[in-house]
Amino acid sequence: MIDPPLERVDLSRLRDDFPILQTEMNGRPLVYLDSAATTQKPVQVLDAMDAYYREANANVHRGAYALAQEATERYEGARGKVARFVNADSSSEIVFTRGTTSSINMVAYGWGLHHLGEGDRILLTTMEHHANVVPWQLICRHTGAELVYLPIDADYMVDLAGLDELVDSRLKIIGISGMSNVLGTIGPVAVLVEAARSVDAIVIVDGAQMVPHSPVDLPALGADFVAFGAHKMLGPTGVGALWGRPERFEEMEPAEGGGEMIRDVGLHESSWADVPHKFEAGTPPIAEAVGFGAAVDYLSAIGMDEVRRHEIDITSYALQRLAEVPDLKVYGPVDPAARGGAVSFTLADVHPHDLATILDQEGIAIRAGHHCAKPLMRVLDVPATARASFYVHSTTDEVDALVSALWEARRLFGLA
Ligand code: 7TS
Repeated sequence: MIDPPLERVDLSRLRDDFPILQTEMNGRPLVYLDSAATTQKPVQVLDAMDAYYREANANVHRGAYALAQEATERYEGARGKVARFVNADSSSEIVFTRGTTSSINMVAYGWGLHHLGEGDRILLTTMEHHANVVPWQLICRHTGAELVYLPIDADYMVDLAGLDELVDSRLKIIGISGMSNVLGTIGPVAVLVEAARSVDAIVIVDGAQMVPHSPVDLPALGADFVAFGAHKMLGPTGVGALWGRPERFEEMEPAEGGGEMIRDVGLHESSWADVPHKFEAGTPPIAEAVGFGAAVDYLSAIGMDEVRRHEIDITSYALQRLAEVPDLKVYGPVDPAARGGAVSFTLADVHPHDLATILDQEGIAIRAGHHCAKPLMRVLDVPATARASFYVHSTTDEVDALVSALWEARRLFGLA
């Protein structure tokens, strides 16, 4: 066992900010190890949303009265915070969406549908979340385009050996996860951006796990679009963002029409508001956007370098402690610097759902299942995995609790 290496993040103070982490589950302190599914929320986020409803609730972008202006300022202020957090050049590079899934669908239906035709290709990897697979399958049905995939190698990294063969004039879109929610693998975004440039294809990064877990400078990444959501980065559910290059947004049609997104509407034709409003039809998730702004403020106060350092520390600690458990197989890169804090594993032939149920009785919340990555489960040749995943509020004590519970599970399943 190694010493817990976590002094750099003041966890004793930080955990006090999370009301749910003070609660019990099944009569034991909650050990929440499912941050890849959704993170817990600090009181600063809850308070910002509560204050919005108590002090400033009105619809945005329409009222002439002071309250509506206050609501609009808080909503647009949140956009500014998210834009600064990802180092966007302007707030108009951030479109608020319902989350990562709706951001990717917005690009699929707003860009893909109008720029793809018969025989064109979309390149993905076999580690993608369904959110970065299914929208493209739907677009292929509409356009006659086809999907091609880069595989995963024996070290659980994206295998780039066949890339050159797939990069030709048929290639129009590359979709890549910035960080896998199953393997933790960091996607080879820079290599794929370079490949795309050589044939004028666009790159969309699924940033659902990448943006929350590492310092990001989205314009410098070189991609055309990056999708991410608030709820995996301490913010509320129901809101996310699509970052995009201004010229790509200009090429994109609105996938949804309605109020808020128009300049003028006639009986048969309409014209669009400027980006980002062109892509925000209807009343947006206002309180949620305000909470998103508070979440990125909180992360900035920790410092994203610290967030990443903590993630590397706790992931390396977890990988070492899990290696002590016999019959336990981890699926993912062994180098903590090449990965994030989602750690998938199986224990002998115990079904991951049974394992998660046993751990739940100890107050330990992990996810078991296919993690919305069924193609990857087939590659790994498993029906499901168990997954522990970490964030800023995760501690080595929680890893220790997981490992003890896994030993107990071994005993219960007759492995010891
Ligand atoms: N992409 C990745 C890499 C994800 O991890 C997720 C959610 C999504 C897209 C979709 O995000 P949503 O907020 O729009 O649903 N991942 C998980 C998970 O691993 N367990 O629950 C949700």
